[in-house]
Amino acid sequence: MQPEVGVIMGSQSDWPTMQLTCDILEELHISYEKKIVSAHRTPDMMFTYAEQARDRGLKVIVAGAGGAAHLPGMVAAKTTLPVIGVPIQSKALNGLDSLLSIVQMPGGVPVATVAIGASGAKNAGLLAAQILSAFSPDIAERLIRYRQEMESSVLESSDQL
Ligand code: RP5
Repeated sequence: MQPEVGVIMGSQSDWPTMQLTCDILEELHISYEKKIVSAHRTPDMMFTYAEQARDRGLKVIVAGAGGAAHLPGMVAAKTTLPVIGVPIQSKALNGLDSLLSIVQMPGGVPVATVAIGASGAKNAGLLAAQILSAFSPDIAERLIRYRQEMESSVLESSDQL
């Protein structure tokens, strides 16, 4: 199936976090691809990936990076597809470095930045799905069901207190 979402990350070490994005996309039956693309270690591949993304049929890119996290911003600079940036929880500064590197884009080149770490990665998958849902009643329906299940599980755990 032609992937609709591109999930990229700066390093293999980002995978445990970015896997949470992929888990949500799988749960919602959204086709995606995953790839390590580094702004610093494979800059040429990063530009090629971003330049070709729309023509390859991708509709949203989720980019996770940590530390001096240039990947989401540089990808956003080379495509007009929506880019969601996931700040990885770095060891040295706990992800604050990643967050500030990703969120503080200059006006003109947006990156939709989510929370640091696991919550952000999960929400990136959901946000990608919500963007696609504007054009897909099926995905919209699955998102409604996801919310309903979340609500039920909170009500259930409250009953068990
Ligand atoms: C970034 O540098 C990656 O996104 C990763 O979060 C961070 C550290 O990478 P490794 O040294 O673990 O490969 O490019």
